[in-house]
Amino acid sequence: TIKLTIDNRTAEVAPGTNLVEAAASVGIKIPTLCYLNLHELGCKNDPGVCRICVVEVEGRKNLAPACKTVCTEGMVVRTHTPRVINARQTILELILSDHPNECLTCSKNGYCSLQTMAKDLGIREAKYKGETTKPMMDLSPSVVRNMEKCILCRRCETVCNQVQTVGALSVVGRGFTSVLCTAFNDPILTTNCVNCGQCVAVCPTSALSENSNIREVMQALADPGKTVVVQTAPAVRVALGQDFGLEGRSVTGKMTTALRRLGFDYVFDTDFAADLTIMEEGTELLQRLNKYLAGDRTVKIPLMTSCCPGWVSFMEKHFPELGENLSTAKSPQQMFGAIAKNYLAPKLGIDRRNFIVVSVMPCVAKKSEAARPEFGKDGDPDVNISITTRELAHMIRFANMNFDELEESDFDRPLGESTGAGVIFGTTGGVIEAAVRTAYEIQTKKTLPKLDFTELRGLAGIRSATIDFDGVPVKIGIAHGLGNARRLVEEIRAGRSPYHAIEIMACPGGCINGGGQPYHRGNEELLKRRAEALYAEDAAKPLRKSHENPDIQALYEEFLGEPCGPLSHELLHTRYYD
Ligand code: HC0
Ligand code: SF4
Repeated sequence: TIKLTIDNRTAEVAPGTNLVEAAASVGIKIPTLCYLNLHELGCKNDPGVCRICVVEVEGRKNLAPACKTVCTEGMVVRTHTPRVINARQTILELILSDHPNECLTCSKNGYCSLQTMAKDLGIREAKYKGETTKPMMDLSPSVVRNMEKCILCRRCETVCNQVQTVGALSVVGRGFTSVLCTAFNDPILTTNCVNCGQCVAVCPTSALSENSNIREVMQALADPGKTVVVQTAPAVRVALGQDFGLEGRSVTGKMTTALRRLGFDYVFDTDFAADLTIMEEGTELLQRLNKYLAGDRTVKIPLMTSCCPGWVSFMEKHFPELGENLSTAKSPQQMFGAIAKNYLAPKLGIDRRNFIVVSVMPCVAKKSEAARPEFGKDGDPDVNISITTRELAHMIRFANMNFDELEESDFDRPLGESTGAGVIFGTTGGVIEAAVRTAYEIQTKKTLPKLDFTELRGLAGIRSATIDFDGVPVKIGIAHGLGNARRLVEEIRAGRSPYHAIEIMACPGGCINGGGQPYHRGNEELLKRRAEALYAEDAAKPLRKSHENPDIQALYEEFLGEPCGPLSHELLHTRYYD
């Protein structure tokens, strides 16, 4: 190891470590705007462009950018001398010189890293007045680009190109004319962007944000002619509390109370639909697997999950020829919408057009998914409006609630009852673990000896496990982050995929790190705590296998018939290729 001194503290680090990381290891947080390093999730942006992280290194004349300075033995570093602070202030003043001065009305007000840094560095005047980039709004149903607010940190470029391997965004031009844009500056809607929202998740300012649908939700809630129901995705409950001092903890019971106070007529759970997805997708998996094991080589194996819309879009745009490997099961969001509009609304005697389904998702791609024309009937969408966790937090603020003091309440039934299997959907590996719990018991007709498949958990970008289905080894693959997913898909294309079933989530870490979640700001521990909170909620549930959900069983008895039966095919399945 290498020993050095930072602000009179001794750090011991591995060779090659930079000063930002070394300082962090002894509890010193050197400010950065461009640098971002999610170690375990494999996301690193270190172009060294913002220069905010400059420090003094003894024996060197010039200040050194901490992110680009590798530790050496005996180095003596100071991170907050007057010279350092002065330099940081000047650098920030220069960055602000071509940034619009409109924090009060900015969509990122209160959440912007540039704003926080100006506060922390005590910037009191806009010293230099440069020209701001022309306002340029470009939007899709999921993402809004406003390049006027871009500080050219390149985080979005790195995440889109290197992590997701999509390559929709890139900096073009030099010096003052540099701008972050799509190829030929085409509207983002017409590019190969898959709406994953990872660029939004890492943007330090509001150059990239979600396309907000708060207004539509408020209007629906205020309309006495509408019955408004809400479904909440698995990963929302472990992130929503962040805005209210309950970071990294599950706030399920407070969330349901808050939703009722906002005026939703029924508060339901996407986790219910996750259980339903497992019934359909698990059955589909067994049908394909049994044919395959019987020697049928026309059946498409591996079966790939299709519940993540960023991933589905990636397949459609980059690997359309492998579309048949995707499960035909709709995502839980859309299964929920289909059941709400086709089963619950008629049961309650309400016309589907007066029955508004709102979803709260950790995701911006879900907005685009909900808008797909095939997911509705006669122009009425199954899911009318999809908002993110961040948007829900805003609505809770509008409604003058002390969120942390709310009493806890349960979801409404019947579409609010879920098992632990539905809960873990929200983190990478959870969908396939849930599927294995059910598929194993249906296939072998035996009770699983142990429910926690720890071999499927964790944050490694690609994971695999072989599960013994009573003498039949079933090979499972998992990838999260589209760059990792690409590797598994390329194996399939080359005809050498060893797997029978693959789970893919577009966002590194899965939905806990979705593009619509409260910002992680580079805090990987926070993301891990969200995942742990989901596993803890699963472990505490009385029922932990989707097929044991009594309301799912009742739904099949009363309405659907059997999994993958004719009505299921009509309402709960689709095709993502043609
Ligand atoms: Fe997810 Fe989902 S688990 S994609 O990550 O499958 O967004 O949380 O809602 O639909 O359930 C997101 C999260 C969901 C869906 C579920 C799946
Ligand atoms: Fe790239 Fe995802 Fe952002 Fe689209 S939403 S530009 S695919 S990071």
